[in-house]
Order: sequence, then C-alpha cells, then structure tokens
Amino acid sequence: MSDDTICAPATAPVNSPIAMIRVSGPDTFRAVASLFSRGKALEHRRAVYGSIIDEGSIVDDVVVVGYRAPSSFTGEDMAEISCHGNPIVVNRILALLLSRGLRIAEPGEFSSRAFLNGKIDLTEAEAINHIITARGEWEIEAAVRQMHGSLRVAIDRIRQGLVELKADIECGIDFSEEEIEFVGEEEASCRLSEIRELVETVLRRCRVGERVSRGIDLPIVGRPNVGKSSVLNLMLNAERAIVSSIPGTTRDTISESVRMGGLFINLMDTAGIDTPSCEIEEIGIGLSLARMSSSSLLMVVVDASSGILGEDRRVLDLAAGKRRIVLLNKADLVDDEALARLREELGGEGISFSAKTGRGLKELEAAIVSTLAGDFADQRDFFVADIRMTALLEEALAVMERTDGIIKDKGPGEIIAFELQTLLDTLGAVTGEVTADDVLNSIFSRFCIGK
Ligand SMILES: Nc1nc2c(ncn2[C@@H]2O[C@H](COP(=O)(O)OP(=O)(O)O)[C@@H](O)[C@H]2O)c(=O)[nH]1
Ligand SMILES: [Mg+2]
Repeated sequence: MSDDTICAPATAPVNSPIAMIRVSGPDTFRAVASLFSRGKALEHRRAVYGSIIDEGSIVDDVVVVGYRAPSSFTGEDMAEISCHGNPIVVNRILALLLSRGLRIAEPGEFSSRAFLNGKIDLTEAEAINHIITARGEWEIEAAVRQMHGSLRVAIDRIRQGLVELKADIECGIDFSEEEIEFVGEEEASCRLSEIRELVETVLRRCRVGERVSRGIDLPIVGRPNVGKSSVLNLMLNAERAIVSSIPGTTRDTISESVRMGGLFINLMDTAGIDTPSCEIEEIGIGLSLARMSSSSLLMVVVDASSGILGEDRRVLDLAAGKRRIVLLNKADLVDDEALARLREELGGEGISFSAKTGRGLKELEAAIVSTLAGDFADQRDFFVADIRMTALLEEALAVMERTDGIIKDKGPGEIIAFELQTLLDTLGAVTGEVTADDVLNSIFSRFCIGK
C-alpha cells in the first residue's frame, strides 16, 4: 500500500458539463474534507453534495463520493470529486488538493496501484486501457470480457496444466530409486503438446485482437479512371482524394479510416493499375500491387460505362482467391440491361454503384460488413494484448518446443521440471504474477493520467 496520496483529473481538459477529479491514498479523506463544505458527511460509497471552499469563498459546487480501502478501484481510500467541467475550475480544485500535501498522479498510477493491491491483473489493466482507446464496438466488447477475466482465466488454465505436469515429474524424481515412473515420456510429451495447443490458441486470439485494434485494411483497386478516388471520397463523405478525368491522378496510397458494423476499417485509395507512363506512376502501381497481395480483402472497382477491359481482367485475376467486393461504378451512365450483362460477364458478381449519385452505397456497406462478419465469425472472442504479452506467449512456445525435445531425448527429470518452471514464470509475467518492477513501470506509463 502506498503511503503518499495522489490526485488527477479523470476527464479530458475541455469545457463540458461535468469533470471529475480522482484522489487515492491514505490521506484522501482528511485532504478532501479540509476543502469541502460538508467534509464531515463523507463516508464510504456515499455521494455528498456541497461546495469546495478556498479561504472562505466558493470555488464550485460539487458531488464527492468517498470509498474506503479496500473497496475501491485502487484498493486504497479514494474520493471522486465531480465538479463543473471547466479546466479552470478543475485546476483550482487540484491546486487546493496539492496545497494539502497531495501530489499529481503519474500516468496510469491509479491502475498501477490497483494492480499492486491485487484488485486487477495486467490482462485486466490492459483491457481497461483498450475500453478507453478502442475505435470500434467489437474491440470494446472483447476488452470488456477481458476486464472480467477472459484472458486471465485462459492463462490460469494453461498454468494449471503445467503445475500438474511439473508435480508429476517431480514425484518421479523423488521416487527414481524405486524405479516407479509417474509419467512416462510419451504421456509427458502428449500432455505438453495439449498445453501447447492452448497457448497457440491464446496467441492466435491475441493476433486477431491486434488486427482489429489496428483496423482492417481494405484497399480500393482497379485500373485508372474507373472512380476509385471518387468511391473513397463518397464513403468518407469528404473530398479526401483528388478526383480527375486525367488517368493516373492518384499515385500514392491514401489511407483513411471509417467505422462500419462495429469494426474499424482502413480504406485505402491506390494508384490505378495500368502500364506505367512514367517512373512515379510505376512506383505507385508497384505500391498498389503490394497492397493487393498483402490484403485478404479487396474492393475492385470497374467502370460500367466502358465495360470490362483487359486491364480490369488483370486486376480481377490478381484479386482471385481473395475475398473481394466488385463495384460496377458509373452505373448512372448506363441502363439496367447493360449492368445485368456486365454482372453476367463477371459470373454474377458486382454491385451496381455510382460514386456520383451515391447509388449502391448502402449495399456496399452491407457487403463489407457481412464479408468481415464471415471472416471473423469464430473469432469475435479475441483478446486485447500488448506486444509484451504476445512476445511472452511466443517465448513460452519456444520453451515448450525445447522442453519437448528434452522429454523425447529422455532427459533428466530435474531439467524438465526446471524448464516447466521457466514456462510457469513466463506465463506468470503475462498476468503480472511474476513481473519485475521496471517492466511494470513501463507498462503503466502508457496509460492516461487519471486512469
Ligand atoms: N458519371 C460518373 N462519373 C464518375 C463516377 N465516379 C467517378 N467518375 C468520374 O470519373 C473520373 C475518374 O474518377 P477518379 O475517382 O479520379 O478515378 P480513379 O482514377 O479510379 O481514382 C472523374 O472525372 C470522376 O468525376 C460515377 O459514378 N459516375
Ligand atoms: Mg484516383
């Protein structure tokens, strides 16, 4: 338990109806009571309405909720002062708290105290951070599950299996004189490989989470002048990319993000794929091709008024085998019969679209959402991990591989048990059960102040 008392604004420094200041530490109740008109009324989990007083004059009217240790977020005595949301008011109240001997909290210090007092583990702390920073509903849902222990439970299950295996192997060492074998080499190897599958699953779920946090890349590809930049602008509802009738206008990849169906999507306007007429165009086309091959989902735009040309074929061929959405753009220039013929030519694929009139936009959004929903159908139970956690899981897999080798070579039980302990420590670092102080500092310093 810390012996100093910290305070910080928990809300952003903007003008808003309400702002909140948090206080945590042993001196909380004394310090807050000394500047509050109804200090005596403060008690555990009671909201008290009154005024903050500075040398006899009222600074603001506030509601103060007090929490007694250990029943608070940090596990210490805490208070939350809700005042009016003007940064000037917030700063005046903070200055008063500082004058009572408190100090301003470091970024993430409330969370780090909660962790040190056993209120949350590192997977839950990370989850809370993601609830604050997430850009889409899916990520928030996963983070909320993780705040309730989804990742901690998964790691605990893995550690439990390792503890049991280690115990059985250690029994074998103790009784080795009597030639009783507790776990045979085959069984040990088999049990280790089951545990390894669990680690791989957790790692995979962390990777899905990474992808969702970063946003799903959706490149808009096609030959020049079909309307890719116009489609991007329409979807963003902003003139982000230059649109012109001169082919080869877009040379760089332009990326902008939108939120769709609970996911964060990085739309990317690319240079039209064609025979380059200059070096800059050639570089742009190279970038487009690279984007195409690295993305699993593509939006292919064709020009309905010109029909499918050789260059369109080339793009469609490059997009074969990927999940793709085909837009028959400039549908405003042709009749429905021509669109039907075009769709037939494409084997039934293609959304009639017009970047000019907005036709087909709803259908396009629905297609993106349903394609992604299919893509993530079994993967919505992902985890929000930081690089430190995924690196630890990778390290655990490497140690498991090594340990399995030792088991198969009929290595000594002592060494196997030692390696299993290394594994337990590595996995213990994911949740923070076994983590050095300097590592902890760097983890919590990424969090916002007041959290
Ligand atoms: N009539 C019509 N013209 C369009 C449509 N979409 C784009 N254009 C025009 O087609 C030309 C090329 O558009 P642009 O978005 O720059 O194509 P990009 O080269 O594929 O990025 C411009 O003159 C646009 O105004 C559309 O849906 N209907
Ligand atoms: Mg363009």
